[in-house]
Amino acid sequence: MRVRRRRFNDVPDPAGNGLLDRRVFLKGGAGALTAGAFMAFASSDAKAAPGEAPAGMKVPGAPLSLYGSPATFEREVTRTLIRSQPGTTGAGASRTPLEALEGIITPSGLHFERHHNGVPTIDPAQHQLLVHGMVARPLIFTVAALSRYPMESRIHFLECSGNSAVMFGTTPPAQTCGQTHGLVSCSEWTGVPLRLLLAEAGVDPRADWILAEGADAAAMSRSVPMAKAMDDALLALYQNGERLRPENGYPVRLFLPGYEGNMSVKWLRRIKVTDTPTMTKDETSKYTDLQADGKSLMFTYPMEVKSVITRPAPGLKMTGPGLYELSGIAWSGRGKIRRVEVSADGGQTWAETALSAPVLAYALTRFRIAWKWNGAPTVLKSRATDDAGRVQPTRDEFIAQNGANAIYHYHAIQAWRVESNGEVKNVYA
Ligand SMILES: Nc1nc2c(c(=O)[nH]1)N[C@H]1C(S)=C(S)[C@@H](COP(=O)(O)O)O[C@H]1N2
Ligand SMILES: [Mo]
Repeated sequence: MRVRRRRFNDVPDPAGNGLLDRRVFLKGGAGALTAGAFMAFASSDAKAAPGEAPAGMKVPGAPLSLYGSPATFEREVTRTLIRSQPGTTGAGASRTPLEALEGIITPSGLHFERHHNGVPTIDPAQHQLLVHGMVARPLIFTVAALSRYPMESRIHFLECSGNSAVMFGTTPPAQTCGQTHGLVSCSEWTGVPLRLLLAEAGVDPRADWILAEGADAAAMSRSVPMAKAMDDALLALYQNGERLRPENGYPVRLFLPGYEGNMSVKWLRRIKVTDTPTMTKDETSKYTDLQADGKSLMFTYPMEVKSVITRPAPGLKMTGPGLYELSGIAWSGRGKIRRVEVSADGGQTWAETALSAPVLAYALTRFRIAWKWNGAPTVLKSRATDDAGRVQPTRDEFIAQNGANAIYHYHAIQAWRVESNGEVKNVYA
């Protein structure tokens, strides 16, 4: 069968802004592209025949292995912008290389890290979790005991409230997408609902809060409203099918879906049931949001609706004019993503993208749209709406409302400028 090679100019662009109908890649969908739209990117030879057998077909392959690793050709795909407080090696953060990844699950080895005083070494056979305070029966759980409780698995993002903080600055950062926005990752978390353990300990009806404390050298601790603890809080033991990685809280972490990452206390050793918030150092001196008027917001838990185009994005280069699939991630600490729109003309016109299944509450959602780039410099933007109806603000709107003193909860629309040579840059536009 002969497939007609579709030329770039034949690709319909009804809105005239380069963004094609979101159903364009769906078979039989309205405005679907017929075969051949991408053929310009494969070379064609009428006499094409299988070439000589590659070297790998002539000798037996590499042996079996105990624990797999990525292809050696992918060795550049690593966590990025690893920074620690002066004089320390573990009090800092590393970021997920968002522009190198697809889908919604972050490989565990690339999950961002944020430690306030390094990663403790914890033997699961020695570790204990104490539940005490305003309870009828204080209880101590070993990891083995926790493992006997019924578990749930849920796909959720985790975002540090300091993610994208560099965007508060007066000049746009000359960084990759992951360096700017990579304090967000998404995993399948499996563990025991916290409410089961609280029920066994017998919570005093006057108790409205819990305190969660980690077994690290920072003794990271946060107060959590009882309503959240009883709703969907998880004591996570597994991440993407295997036990938690040490850097993500091994052997057990608290996981609070949609809430700022700081509250998902790693290396969890203590839950104290209380009537008021404990006002720990981590929720008074930090993780408060200084406003323009000098007042600070406290206990700002849910992460706001947010999105970013990951392909193309800074850290990747466009390879000339033509048809592309633009791809990105959206998420909200208020629930599911309802819609993501994309602009390829700096925000003058917008087109609705296709959301790839599954679209889950408090999870990264992958969006995609076909884009016909004419090779001229332009600015790409994405704008997410969540199922609570919240829409990402522009950067100007966000700064006008929150001031530029804050360092947490930045979630404005991100603009990428595409240069005619294919370079992609972070811009304020
Ligand atoms: N015990 C403890 N828990 C902690 C932290 C910490 O330093 N110690 N960092 C917090 C912060 S600020 C964030 S954003 C998340 C990061 O989780 P991750 O390292 O698994 O990505 O863990 C939170 N839980
Ligand atoms: Mo964080």
